Amino acid sequence: MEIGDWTATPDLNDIYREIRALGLETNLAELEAYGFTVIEGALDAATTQALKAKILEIAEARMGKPLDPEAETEHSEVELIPYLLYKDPVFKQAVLNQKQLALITYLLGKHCILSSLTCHLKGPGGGGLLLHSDSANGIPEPFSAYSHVANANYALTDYTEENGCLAMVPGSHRMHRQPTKWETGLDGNRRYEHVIPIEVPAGSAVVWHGNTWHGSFPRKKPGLRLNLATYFCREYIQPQEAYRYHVPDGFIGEGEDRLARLLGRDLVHNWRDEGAGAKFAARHREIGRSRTWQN
Ligand SMILES: O=C(O)CCC(=O)C(=O)O
Ligand SMILES: [Fe+2]
Repeated sequence: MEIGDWTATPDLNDIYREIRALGLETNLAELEAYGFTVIEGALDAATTQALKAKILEIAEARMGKPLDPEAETEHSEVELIPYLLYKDPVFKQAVLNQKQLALITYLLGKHCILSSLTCHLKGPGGGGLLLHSDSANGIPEPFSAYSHVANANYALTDYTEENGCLAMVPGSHRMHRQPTKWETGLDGNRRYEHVIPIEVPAGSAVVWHGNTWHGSFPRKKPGLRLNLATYFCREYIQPQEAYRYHVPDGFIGEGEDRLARLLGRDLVHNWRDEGAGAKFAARHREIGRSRTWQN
C-alpha cells in the first residue's frame, strides 16, 4: 500500500517510507517477528577493514601489548574497548550508516540518542558473554513491548560459533524480562536450549530490539573476534557514554542535524539558569501533534 501522511502516525510515516526506500521491509518483518535481523553487507569491505584496523590500534594502546587478530592466544575472554566515537572519522560513518539507523529509528523514535560506541574484543577461551537483554541497569520488569534501548552491532571479523560469534534467542523480545540464571549459558551442559549462533560475514550489521536475549559464544580457536556495537537509547534514558557536553570542535559538520541530535543537542532536560526555554516549547508543540509510540 502507499503510505500516506496519516495524522495518527506522523513520525512512523516518514520512518516507514525510508525503510521501504532502503529495501529493508523484510528486515523490519524479521525484527518484529524474531526481535533481531541481519543486514548483510551493511559496511563495504574498505570501511570494515578501516574500523578493524583503528580498533586494534586503540586496543593495543589501551591494553599496553600487541594483539594478533589471526593468531592471538594470550588474550582470552572479552575486553570492552569504550568511547570510540571521537577517536577517528570512520566511527562517525558507522553510526550514521543509513540502513542500521533507519531500523534503530523505527525501534526508538526519531529523538533517540547514541548511548555508547564500543568494541567487544574477544580472544580464545573463557565462557563467552552470557545471555542477557540490554534492557538492563534499572529498566524494570516486565519490559514493555516497545524498545527503550536498541543495538546495531557490526561484525568486523567473520562470525562462526567457533570464532566466538554473537548468540541470539529468537523471539525472546516477547519474554519481557531478563533470562534467569538457568537461561544464560552458551557452552557445555549449561548451554540454553534455544540459543542460536549468528554466523555472518564481516561487514554485516545485526540489529536487535532492546528486550532480545543475546550474548556471544566463547572463541574456540586462536585469533580475535571484533565487533562494533552502536548502542542507542530513547531520550529519557541516561546514555552510557558522555557525548553531549564533550563534542570536539568541528565534529558536527554542516547539515549534520541527525548527528547533533544523536549526541544530545535537542535533549530538553538538564537545564540550568537558561530554563526550559524554546526547546521545551517546541517539543510540546510536536508532542501535542501526535501521541503515538514513535515519539
Ligand atoms: O559480544 C557480543 O557480540 C555481544 C555484545 C553485546 O552484548 C552488546 O553489544 O550488547
Ligand atoms: Fe548486550
